[in-house]
Amino acid sequence: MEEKLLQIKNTYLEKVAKAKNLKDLDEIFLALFGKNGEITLATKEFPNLPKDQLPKVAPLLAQIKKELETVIEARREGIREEGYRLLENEKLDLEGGKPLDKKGHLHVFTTFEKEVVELFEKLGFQRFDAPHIDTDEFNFGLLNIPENHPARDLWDTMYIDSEKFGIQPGKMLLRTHTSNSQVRIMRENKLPIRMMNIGRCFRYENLDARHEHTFEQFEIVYVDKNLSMANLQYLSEYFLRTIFGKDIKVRMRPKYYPFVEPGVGVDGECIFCEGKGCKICGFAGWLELAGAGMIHPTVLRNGGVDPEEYSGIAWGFGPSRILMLKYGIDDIRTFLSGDLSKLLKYEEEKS
Ligand code: FA5
Repeated sequence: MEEKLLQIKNTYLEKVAKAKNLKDLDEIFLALFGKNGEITLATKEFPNLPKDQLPKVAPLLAQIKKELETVIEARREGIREEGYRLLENEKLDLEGGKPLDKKGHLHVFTTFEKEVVELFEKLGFQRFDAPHIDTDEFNFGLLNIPENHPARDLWDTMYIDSEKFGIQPGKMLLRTHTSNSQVRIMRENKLPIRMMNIGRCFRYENLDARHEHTFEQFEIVYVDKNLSMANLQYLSEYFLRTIFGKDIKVRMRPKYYPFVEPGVGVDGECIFCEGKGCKICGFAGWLELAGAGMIHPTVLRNGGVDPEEYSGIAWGFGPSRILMLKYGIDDIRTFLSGDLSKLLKYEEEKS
């Protein structure tokens, strides 16, 4: 037994000396004095020892136990002191580092928004804002998308736990599009109407190179007598030509939106594959830039406008998709990433 105790002592003295941190010491302590620790188990063997051994072994064990405890505590103190010393020597260099040779600048969304608003103000459009947190009535119902209509599935919607606020569940949401402004614009303004709404939208999206959960839309609502798809085509060509110059191929194709009739999708040719099809455009060769169309008679009526007398044009462009094509940004998630190496790059290309 004596020999065994001396062996435990020597093994653990060595381990303590090699311990690098407080965690190592805690483990050593447990291995010695824990429930199944070597010293604990050795103590439990005492009743089985021959009686003449006990007077020798018991004091030896007490002495070894004390010695090991003392050594562990001393090493603990040593490790703590080493830590303090390291901290003392570690200086926070508040003056060092190369000064940034770049000045801050507005985010490309903000610059784009300013340009677009100025462009459309010249055409007599005025700005209108609609809530980001809205009712399903303005986001869907009044846009000719009744409750339980499958068209609601076109928008992956983030609903708000409205019950908490005493509002029937499923009635409040984060707006999925700036079209939540359409009926408000018609109700709150005198005819004829030229209004625009640019701002954030939110969707429970499957994220990829061209889909974000939080993104901008630029909506116009133009209501007057005798408007037609020709006015829509002219306005969108004017808009895209001003933004891109002449070098962008654009196409319009039929697309279903319950709040317009007829409805179209406006696509820009994918500059990354030059129309051949790639991962960024979903192998379509085109990137969808907008949804648009003639405002549906039901929606005009919901806005208090007589569809027999007036017609309306509406569109919702996606600025981030436009900016992807304009500056060759191959992933929409770059815009809100805060990755300055990329954001500064396209800001430079822009200037
Ligand atoms: C709409 O949201 C309709 N409100 C557009 C509209 C307005 C149609 C007025 C008719 C009349 P859509 O879901 O297709 O449609 O989105 C319109 C545009 O927003 C897309 O073409 C795209 O440019 C942009 N967009 C849509 N979802 C995302 C997304 N997850 N990330 C980035 N941009 C998006």
